[in-house]
Amino acid sequence: MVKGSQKIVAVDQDIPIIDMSQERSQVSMQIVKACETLGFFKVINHGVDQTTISRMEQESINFFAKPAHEKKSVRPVNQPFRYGFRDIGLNGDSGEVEYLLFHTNDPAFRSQLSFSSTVNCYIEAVKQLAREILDLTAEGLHVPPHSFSRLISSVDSDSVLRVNHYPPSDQFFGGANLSDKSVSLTRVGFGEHTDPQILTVLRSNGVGGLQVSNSDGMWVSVSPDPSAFCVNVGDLLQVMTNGRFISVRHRALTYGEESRLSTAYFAGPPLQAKIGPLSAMVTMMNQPRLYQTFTWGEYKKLAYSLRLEDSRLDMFRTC
Ligand code: GA4
Repeated sequence: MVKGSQKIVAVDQDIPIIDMSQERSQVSMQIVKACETLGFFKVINHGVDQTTISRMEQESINFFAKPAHEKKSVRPVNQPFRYGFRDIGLNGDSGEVEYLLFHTNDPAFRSQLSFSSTVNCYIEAVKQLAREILDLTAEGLHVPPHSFSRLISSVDSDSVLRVNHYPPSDQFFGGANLSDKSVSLTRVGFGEHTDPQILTVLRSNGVGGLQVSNSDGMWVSVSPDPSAFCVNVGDLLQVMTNGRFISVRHRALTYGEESRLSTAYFAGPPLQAKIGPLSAMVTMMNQPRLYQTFTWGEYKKLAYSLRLEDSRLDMFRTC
C-alpha cells in the first residue's frame, strides 16, 4: 500500500509551466515565483536539441530491455555509481525501479556502456539548461549574476545523472489479473524525498507517476509531457536563498501497464564548496539567517548516512 495516497490532489493545474522563449525578465520572474510557492515547475521551449533527447531515451530503453544478467554485469565504479535494481542509497531503501547512476565529471562508469557518447551529449545539454535556469533565478532575485550557476560550472562540480526505469506494475504481480479491481497496482517506484543538490532537471517519457507535495502537504500528480523538462529546487538552493525557495518533496509511483523512463540531472557543486545563505538573502530584521554554513561534502555525507525520506536540512538550522 502506498503511504499517504489518500491525500492525492488529482490535477496538476497549479504546476507552473514556464515558456523560456518569453522575454527574459518575464521568465526570471516566473521562475522565482514557482521556486517560492512550490519549488517545482515545467519549462517548455527550453532549447535542448530534440535529437539529443530522443537518442538518450532510445538508448536507455535499449539498455533496460537487456537480460538482467547483462545489466548486472556492468561493474559499479565508486559508490553509488552503478546499475541498480530496487535498492536505493545505502541504508535499506528500495522501490520498484531499476536505474543507472552516473557521475557527470567521472566517465569511468559510463565508459563501459555502448551509449556513453550519447550520455555525454545529454549531460552537456542539460547542464547548459540548468546553468541558464540558475542565471535567470539570480536575475529574478537580484543577487550577483552567476551566484548559483558558478557552482555547477566548475570542472570539479559534483553533479549526477540518473536514468530510472519503472517497469509496468503488473510485472510485479507475476501476471495478476488486471481486470480485478480489488488488486491495487499502485506501488512506490521511488519513495518521497527531497533532492540534496542545488537544482534538478528531469525529463520523462509520456507515462505519469511523478508527484510533488504542495504547501498543504497534498500530493499533486504531475502530468507527463515529454516535450518539457521538470525542474525542482534542491536542498542547497533552499539554504542559499535562506529558506525563500522550497526544496520540494516528491516521489514516483508506478501503476498501469506502461513503463516509465525518467532521466534526472542533479546539479551539484564541488565537494569543498561552502554553502550558506547568500548575504543578500539575510536581513537582521525580516529574514534572519536560517542555516549554518557547511560544505557540500559534509552535506552529502550526511545524506548518505540517512534514509531517503529523512529531512536533512533541519540539522543545519540555526534555530
Ligand atoms: C536523491 C536524489 C538523487 O537520485 C540521488 C539519490 C541518492 C542515491 O540514490 O544514491 C540518495 C538520495 C538521492 C537522497 C538521500 C540518500 C542519497 C539515496 C539516499 C538514501 C543520486 C542523490 O544525490 O540523493
